[in-house]
Amino acid sequence: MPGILRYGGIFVVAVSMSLGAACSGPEGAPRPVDPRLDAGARRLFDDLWWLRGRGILFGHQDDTAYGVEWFAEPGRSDVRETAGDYPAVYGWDIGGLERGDAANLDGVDFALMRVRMIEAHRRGGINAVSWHMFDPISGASSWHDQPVVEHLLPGAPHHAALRAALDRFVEFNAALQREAGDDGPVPLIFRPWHEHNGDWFWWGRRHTREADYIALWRITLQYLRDEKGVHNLLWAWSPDRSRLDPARFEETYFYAYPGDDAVDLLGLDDYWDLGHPANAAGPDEQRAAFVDVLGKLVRAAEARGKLAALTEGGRENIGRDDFWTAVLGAGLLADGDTRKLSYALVWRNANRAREGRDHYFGPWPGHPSAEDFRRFAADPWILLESEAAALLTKRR
Ligand code: BMA
Repeated sequence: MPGILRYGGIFVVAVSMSLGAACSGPEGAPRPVDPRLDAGARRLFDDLWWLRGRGILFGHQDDTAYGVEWFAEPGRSDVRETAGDYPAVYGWDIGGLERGDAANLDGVDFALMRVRMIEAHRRGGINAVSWHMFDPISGASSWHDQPVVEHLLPGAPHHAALRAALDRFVEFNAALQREAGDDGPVPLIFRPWHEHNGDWFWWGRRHTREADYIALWRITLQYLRDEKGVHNLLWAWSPDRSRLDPARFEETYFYAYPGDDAVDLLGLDDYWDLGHPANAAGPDEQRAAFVDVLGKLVRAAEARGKLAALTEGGRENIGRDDFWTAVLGAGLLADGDTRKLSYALVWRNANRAREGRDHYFGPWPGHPSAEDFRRFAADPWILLESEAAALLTKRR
């Protein structure tokens, strides 16, 4: 699609197909946060811009690490076993890396995570990384409400602890790049400091001043990109839906926004509109709110030349057998705006035996919604891994 692209009200004529949407000229075309992105990440950036408005990538957290009924078995994936294809986006969480742990907070071995990331990349999948970082000062988990951020910023007494935590990522990432070998560097969608408008994480609202959160984001970016030379990251920012007011979207969504020069993708973590047990609204009202907020997200992103995605979401234990088409799909596919989301990622399928509970958000063959997931995935707009890879092959 050469031709006319619309960014923030400005029409830009793309120079040629091979340059792609993201390089269409100086008139306001989207630019990555990192002007020195390496080739693999630049290609991911351009691919996502090209795919925008052509389909929504389906993603799943920890998809190839474990499922409801299996753990760390090569080749397995609840999504693939349900619908015949891997998800197009793989979410991973590196919480625990900063402590030097061998496995993340949910028991995913970091060496294995790297292997799964590389395999996904080779198949044409996309890896997205979040970070439930333990408090670098006290060692407590992400979920606590003491003021921490102000003590981690440059000039504060514990700034070195933040740098040390980030250094662990630099090390992990460097090994990922080395191990990827001939396939080139593995690009990542990097989504640190998520759901900061909630009050459940130590970097969250109430125990963190707005300016301090912004400073935390920006120092993270500057440290990794400028000091450590990490150039394989697209930067994704993701407030939580339950703590924003769609009627005052601009004001509430952009609370503590780090800036257009520090964010590539505007995300939203939305469990709230998908049947969250604390949401008293009925299903129709929730569906309408979901469509409304996704549309606002996409339009806000468009106005800033940013990508948009449902960076996390789902309903714990799925809840209804037609969840995929009647709830998630009904929102994602509602109209021309919602359809411009780059991806929608559902949270993890906790392993029942290891965790001793049901805590799943993705499909799996034993669940009564499996048939409905196949219908959802069969929609041409919903892209699993091989469909996305095939589309992108056509682009090249
Ligand atoms: C939460 C839950 C937790 C998990 C955390 C990080 O939403 O799934 O069980 O430890 O995400 O993955």
